[in-house]
Amino acid sequence: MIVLYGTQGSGAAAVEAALEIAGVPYRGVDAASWKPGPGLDELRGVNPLAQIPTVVLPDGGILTESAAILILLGQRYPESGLLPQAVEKRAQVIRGLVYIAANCYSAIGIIDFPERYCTTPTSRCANAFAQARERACTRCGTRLPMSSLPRRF
Ligand SMILES: N[C@@H](CCC(=O)N[C@@H](CS)C(=O)NCC(=O)O)C(=O)O
Repeated sequence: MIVLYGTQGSGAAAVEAALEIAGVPYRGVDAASWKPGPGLDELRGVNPLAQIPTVVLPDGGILTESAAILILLGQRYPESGLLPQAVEKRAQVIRGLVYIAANCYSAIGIIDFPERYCTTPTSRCANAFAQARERACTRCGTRLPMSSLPRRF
C-alpha cells in the first residue's frame, strides 16, 4: 500500500486528491517539518529533507516532488484520467505541474522559510517576505479554501 506523508493545508492535498480520484488505497501519515512528533520522525526516516508530499510506494521505493508523484499516479493508473492519453494534451498537463513546482512552489518555500535565505531577519526583511507571499499566492492562483476541504490533507 502507498504511504503518503503530509498534513492539513499542505501540498500533499494534491497527491491525496489524485489517490482518491484514482481509487488507490493508501495510508496517510500526519507529518510536516514544522510539526514535531512521531509523524515527523517517520518522515525524516524516508526523506531527510522532511518535505511533503513524500510517498513510499508498494515496492518500497521513495518518491518526493509533487509533480513526479502526480505524473507517476497518472501513468500507473491510466483509467483514472489524471493524465490525458494523447501525448500533446499530456504535455500540457505536465507543463502546468512543472510551472507550479518551478515557479510557485520554489517561491513559497523561500517565503515560508526566510531564515534559510535571509541572513539578517529584521522586521523589514519579514515585511518584504509577507508582501512577497501575498503577491506569489495571488499570481499563482493558489488562494484555495484549504480549511474547507473535507479530506485529511
Ligand atoms: N519541490 C517540492 C517542494 C515540497 C515542499 O516544499 N513542501 C512543503 C509543504 S507544502 C514542505 O514540506 N516544506 C517544509 C520544509 O521545507 O521544511 C515539491 O514540489 O513537492
